[in-house]
This record gives sequence, C-alpha cells and structure tokens, in this order.
Amino acid sequence: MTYTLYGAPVSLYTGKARSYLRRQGIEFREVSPGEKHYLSAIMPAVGRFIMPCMETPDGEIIQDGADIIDHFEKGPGQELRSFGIYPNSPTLLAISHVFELFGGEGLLRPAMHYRWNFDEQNEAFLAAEMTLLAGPNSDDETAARYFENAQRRMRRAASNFGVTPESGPLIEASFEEWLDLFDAHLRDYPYLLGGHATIGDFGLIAAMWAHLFRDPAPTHLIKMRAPRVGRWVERMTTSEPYLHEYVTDGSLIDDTTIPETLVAMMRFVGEEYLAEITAHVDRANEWLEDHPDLEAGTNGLDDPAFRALDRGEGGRATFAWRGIELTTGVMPYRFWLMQKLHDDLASAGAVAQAHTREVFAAAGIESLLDLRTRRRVERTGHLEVWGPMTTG
Ligand SMILES: N[C@@H](CCC(=O)N[C@@H](CS)C(=O)NCC(=O)O)C(=O)O
Repeated sequence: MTYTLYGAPVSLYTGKARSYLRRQGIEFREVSPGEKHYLSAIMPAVGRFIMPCMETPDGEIIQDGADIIDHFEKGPGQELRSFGIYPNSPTLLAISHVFELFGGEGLLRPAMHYRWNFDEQNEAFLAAEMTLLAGPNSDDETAARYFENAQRRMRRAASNFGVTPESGPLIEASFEEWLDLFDAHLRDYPYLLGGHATIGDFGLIAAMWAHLFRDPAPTHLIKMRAPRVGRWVERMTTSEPYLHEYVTDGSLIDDTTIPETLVAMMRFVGEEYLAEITAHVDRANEWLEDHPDLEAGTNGLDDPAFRALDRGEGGRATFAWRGIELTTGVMPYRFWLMQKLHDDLASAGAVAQAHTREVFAAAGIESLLDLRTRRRVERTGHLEVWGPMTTG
C-alpha cells in the first residue's frame, strides 16, 4: 500500500503537493481524478470535484495541498519526510508563509493569462493535457468533453482573477519584473530562503510549474529571460539535489540579515498583492457584518462546495492595481492560508515578533501582519467555513 495522489499534470495545486512529495522522496502514485475510485469514493467524501486529493495507505482522504503537506510535516506521515520545510526562525517562517500565499494565490493572474490568452501556442497542448482528466481508457468523445468543460470553467475563472483585455499587458510587465527579481535572488541561493526548500518554495511552485513553466507560451519566456528560475522549477520537481551551480550545506539564511534580493521580492509581493488581499478582507468583513446570524462551521452558501465568499457581485472586491482598477473574486481559502502566518508569528517570542515586523516594514508589507477577518476561516469536512465570531 502506498499514498495515492489524485491530480493532473496541468493542475496548479496538484503541482504543490507533487513537488513536495518528490522533494521529500516520499513514495506515491499519482492517478487521474477521472478514475473510478475518485468519482465513486473520493469526490463524494470531499464534496466537490477538486484536486489534489490524497488517500493515505490506511484510507484517510486529505483534500488540499497545504493539508497534504502537513500530513507529513506535522501529522502521522512525519517519519517519511527527509527534511522540515517550516523554518525554526519565526522571521523566516513568516516570510515563507507570505510566499506560500503569494505563489498559490497572488500569481494566479499571470498563470491564467499565459495559459488562456495564447491560444496559438497553447491550445493543442492544453486540449491533449486536459483529456487526461477523463481518466485512462476514456473514449475520444468523453475526453473532448472534459477539455471543453474544463476550458469553459477556467476561462471564466481567469476573468474572476482579474485577467481582462485591459490588464493583459500589465500582467506581462509585472510577471517579467517578478522573473527578474526571482532570477537575481537565485544567483546566490538555490531556494527562497537558502539551502533547502521551505513552504514558500512549495507555494511558489504551484503557479510556477503547471501553468508558467509547463505551458508552451510562458516556458519560452522563462527560459529566455530567467533561466535560473527555470532551473529552480526543475530543482523543485526532482528528488535529487540538482544543485550544480551552488555550494551549500543546506542551511537557511541568517534571519538577522535578510538578503536585499529577497527584500525586493517581498516588496514586489506588496505591490502586486497587498491591495488585493486587503480589499478581500474588507469585503469579507462587510459580508460577515451583513450575515450576523451565520452559524459557526458553515459558509452560508446554498451550495457549500462553492469556493468564493458569495455568488455574484457580493463575492467580489475592487482595488487599484498598476494604475487600473481590478475586480476579483474573494476566496476565503486565502484567509485560511494567511491565518497560518498570523498564528505562527503570534506563537513567537516578543523579540522575534518585533524583528519580523521590522523586516516586513522594510519591504512595505507590514500591514499583512494585521489583516484579520471578523471570523476565522476553518476547514471542516474538506470545505472552507466560518468559525465563531472573534471580534467586534
Ligand atoms: N486550495 C485548494 C485548491 C484546489 C484547486 O483549486 N484545484 C483546482 C485544480 S488546480 C481544481 O480542482 N479545480 C476544479 C475544477 O476543475 O473546477 C487545494 O490546494 O486543494
């Protein structure tokens, strides 16, 4: 018996879990969510068609990339992993959490833009790839239907993440800036925080792998413009070190001297994502105020498997971004990830907390440490739900 990962090569969030498993040398097999067992047992158990899902050797089902990782980092799978990915330093841990959030959520705009707005380069590839979702032995008609369905949903999702004709050129300029900053950092360090991958690298690989490195259009851009980023992507998806250009004993950077190249990447996160996540928290707080009687442990939606705050305009927020206005869907999942940053920092000593604030302030992202929804997001029954009222 081994671990089974239900996911797909084209799937952004599967990439996070797969990269983790490979990097840690954990044995697993990956199968399509179109497979019979997924459809008849996993999907009903998790309440929606979603990947990644993992089934453990003793039959436990885990949905969500972060939860899959924590099964090995903090749960019963711990003896199977090779190294810890949560830094001991509270400051490095906080930085790493920021990049987990940003990689999985803040880089969705370039991920979706470069996937869905370059049909000439991408479409045949995506059609072939998305038929894999139909599972083995599916006939051509079924496979084609899977692609059509996935394509329709994902193109709609792209606009909900702020990919529009107006934002397209700005997304490209912004992504090129990101590549330059990341590439510069990788001149000296094989991973975000030095000698080994941490949770931030696994967050970043989400967007950087399936969409941005694997799809035909952006892979060209990365290889031409930021080859070190391309090598980092490859390093993140192998099981051996792949560290030719570095001399490292595997240790992380010193948290008292954060490299300028990393500060620049944090500053970029602020410019790219802080206004958006702030607007999302504000919108969620208004929504929670409008729903004072919401029972704890529920999300108040007719369809509890729905992923945004609410259907329609009530579940969207508008913010300024690179000189234009964007309106995007508010996803409580992001608050759940951000809570990890807040919780871990809250459990650190006063000196470490103060130092972390200084580092965040120098990068222009201190306010991220203070963004709170009026109720916490919890995950119950594999779904995001609101916890009890905590403030106001
Ligand atoms: N936070 C979630 C996000 C998972 C997610 O959004 N997965 C996408 C694929 S990358 C999905 O399953 N979408 C369902 C669909 O096809 O509509 C996780 O890591 O589990």
